[in-house]
Amino acid sequence: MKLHYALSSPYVRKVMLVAHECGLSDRIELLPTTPQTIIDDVSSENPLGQIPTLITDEGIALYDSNVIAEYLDDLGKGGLLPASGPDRWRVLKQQSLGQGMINAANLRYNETRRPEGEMSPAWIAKKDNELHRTFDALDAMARTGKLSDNADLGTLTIACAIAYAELRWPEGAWDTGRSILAAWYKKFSARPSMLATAP
Ligand SMILES: N[C@@H](CCC(=O)N[C@@H](CS)C(=O)NCC(=O)O)C(=O)O
Repeated sequence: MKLHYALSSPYVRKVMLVAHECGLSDRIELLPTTPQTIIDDVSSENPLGQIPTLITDEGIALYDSNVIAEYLDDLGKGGLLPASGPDRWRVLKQQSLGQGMINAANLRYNETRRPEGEMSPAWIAKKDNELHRTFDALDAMARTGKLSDNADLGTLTIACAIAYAELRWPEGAWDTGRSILAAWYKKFSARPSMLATAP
């Protein structure tokens, strides 16, 4: 398999976390790309011109990170997504929450890098609120035992999102007043997959 990737992408990290958890990371050949070359490198296989884009051993291009994560889990029989029942919907819902956090932190960061005058402080504040609300919801989940210590597509995405928010949104000070969530994240971050993929 081949993966179009860049180390800075949180979506790529999520896919690599799943690959490590499924024992598949050694089977992935990494094809580096950059913002300057991404269209030339990727768009013939992914018209969205985005990473991660995975090329399977059969030559099929897969995107986005959620689809690639499910593919790797299926291939590696990682057991990261329950087949049916309430647990499946809990994991998928938590994956959506983590994915939404990554989107918010990523869009916010990109906005802050726009030239003065093109940047919208109101829009940045909206993303700040989104992130704070989500962190509060995660803290409540951690307090009520709804955030598992086990790796699944939900918890891996959430851990990836927290790491990315910590990196790109330090002014958010997400762990202030959220000690139970901070303890959950500290423990989860010690997983070999988290250590192996740290940016
Ligand atoms: N929904 C996609 C988002 C992927 C995405 O936005 N990737 C960024 C890198 S962090 C990208 O490729 N940006 C280039 C662009 O959109 O032009 C996923 O989950 O994979």
